Amino acid sequence: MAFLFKFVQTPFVMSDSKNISLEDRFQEKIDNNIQIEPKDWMPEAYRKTLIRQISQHAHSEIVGMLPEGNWISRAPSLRRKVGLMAKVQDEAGHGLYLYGAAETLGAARATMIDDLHSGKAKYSSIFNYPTLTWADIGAIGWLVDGAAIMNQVPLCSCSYGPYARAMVRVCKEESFHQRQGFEIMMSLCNGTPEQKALAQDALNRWWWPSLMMFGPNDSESKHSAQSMKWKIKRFSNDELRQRFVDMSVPQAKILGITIPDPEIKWNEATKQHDFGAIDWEEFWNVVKGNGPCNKQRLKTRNKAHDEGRWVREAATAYAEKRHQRKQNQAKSA
Ligand code: FAQ
Repeated sequence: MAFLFKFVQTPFVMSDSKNISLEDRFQEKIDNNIQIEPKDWMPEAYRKTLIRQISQHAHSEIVGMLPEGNWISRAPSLRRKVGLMAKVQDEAGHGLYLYGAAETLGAARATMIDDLHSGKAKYSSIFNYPTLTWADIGAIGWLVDGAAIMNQVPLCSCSYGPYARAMVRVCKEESFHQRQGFEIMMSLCNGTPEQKALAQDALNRWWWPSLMMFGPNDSESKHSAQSMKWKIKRFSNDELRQRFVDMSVPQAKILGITIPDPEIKWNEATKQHDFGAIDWEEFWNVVKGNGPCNKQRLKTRNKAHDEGRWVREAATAYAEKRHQRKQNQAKSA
């Protein structure tokens, strides 16, 4: 995408003043696009911000498997089933890279997972909506993955090395997800009137929650200013949301379905689309745990975690046994 920035790993001469603080030196590196690595000095607040964002992102990928997982057994053809299974598995992989990236900052995986399961940690609001019909799988790929890519391509150039590198692979996979979703929508829109109506209904239900994925308006976004100064975020919530609207309008036209916002129209002066007001009351209600599926999502995650305990215990015991065997072999050699 055209808006990628480059972080450099070439030698960089720091300012030579002996009085410069660690904090100023850190900011100087950021300003000069030098990527921060796990063993580099970093302000505690930078570390905490990254752990917050990366762990929330990881949780979103894992909880994000549930709405689509709901349709694997009911996909309309073998081809669709294979594609959907691959997508849902990719999301699990994204969660794992991201938990790994958060661990490089000193976060313990067990704590992050406990925080998700107890309801303390946040994850993306979008995954608290139900998938009522097969068309929802198309709409999620097209809109939710489309919004995810819009937000995550700039993260490939974020200042923290492990997060930026994880995002490169994630974005490649998300592009495939977006295309498979759009293709599902295309098939439905070119199908019977009933199929097209399903696609329209899915767009009606997923449009506004997709816009909410980008987070509160810039004026309400408490973390944006600092995160942009640290080049964790490269664009504001509103900038990315606007890009998403501008990208989606022509795509909806190609599909022949209507975005459920009578106020959407091209603004010749700003060269972008104006759009209607987002229902922020609904957004905060979902973020606070009161969306249509919050309780169900956490219940399902907790159940899966409990039922998978024996697998984790067996894997740990096996790793210990192998380690012990290697040590015994080394002693007797
Ligand atoms: N939902 O000050 P800001 C995906 C919270 S992955 C819930 O603007 P920030 C792949 C925010 O955490 C989707 N909470 O915060 C996929 C903060 O609360 P805190 C996830 C939200 O961090 C596709 C408070 O509001 N993507 O879709 C939301 O600067 C299909 C104030 O907000 C990422 O996580 C929300 N939508 O900006 C998987 C990308 N928005 O922590 C399966 C990385 C905001 O103070 C199927 N994250 N909040 O308690 C980011 O880019 C940023 O964290 C933002 C929020 C832009 C999400």
